[in-house]
Amino acid sequence: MRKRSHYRNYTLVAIMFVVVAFQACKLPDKKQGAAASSDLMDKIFSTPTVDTFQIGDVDGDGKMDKAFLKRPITEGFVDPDEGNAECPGGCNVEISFSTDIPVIKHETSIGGFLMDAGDLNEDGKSELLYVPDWITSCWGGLFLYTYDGQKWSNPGSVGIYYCDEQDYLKRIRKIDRNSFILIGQEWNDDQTALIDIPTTFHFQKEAL
Ligand SMILES: [Ca+2]
Ligand SMILES: [Ca+2]
Repeated sequence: MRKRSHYRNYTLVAIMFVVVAFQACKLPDKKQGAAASSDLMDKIFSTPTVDTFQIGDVDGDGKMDKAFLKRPITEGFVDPDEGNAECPGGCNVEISFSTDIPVIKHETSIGGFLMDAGDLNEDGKSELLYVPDWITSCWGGLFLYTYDGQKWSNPGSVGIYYCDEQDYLKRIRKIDRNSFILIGQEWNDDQTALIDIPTTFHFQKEAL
């Protein structure tokens, strides 16, 4: 089921181990190492990057908006099998927008994907679907965010095995303007196959 090559992962881990061991011997002082512009550790492992996503009209002004997802700085390496990293400033992301609305701070995430979920509650503003990445494990989540004109809230989330998923949006089903389904995943009893687990959620009148 796993599409990634274990052989490739082990090779990568071996290379990373050699690099880390070399750097540890060469630069026992971690702060000294971080300050060196030629420090390979920094180039490989620190990624304070911002990813841009085209999303729907989240503020309801009739124009499509963009979201900017700021990843945390990580030290270590990220891999579904062998990931071992730390976030000096916290493993959280900040999602800001091309329009003047509040940011979303999503905890326990080092990056991910943002998608337009459509206007599920029919208030003229599109909802957002967020699929966060994590340091290790293919188990992640789907998080639906909605903006009421003043603040964001998260009326629903489920767990999924995100490494194998191709189309996250098919895991959202609108029931009516007040409720929707997110289709999560779990292993079957003998852990040989993933099964879909639909869960119904409701939009709240007041923000969470
Ligand atoms: Ca807009
Ligand atoms: Ca909406």
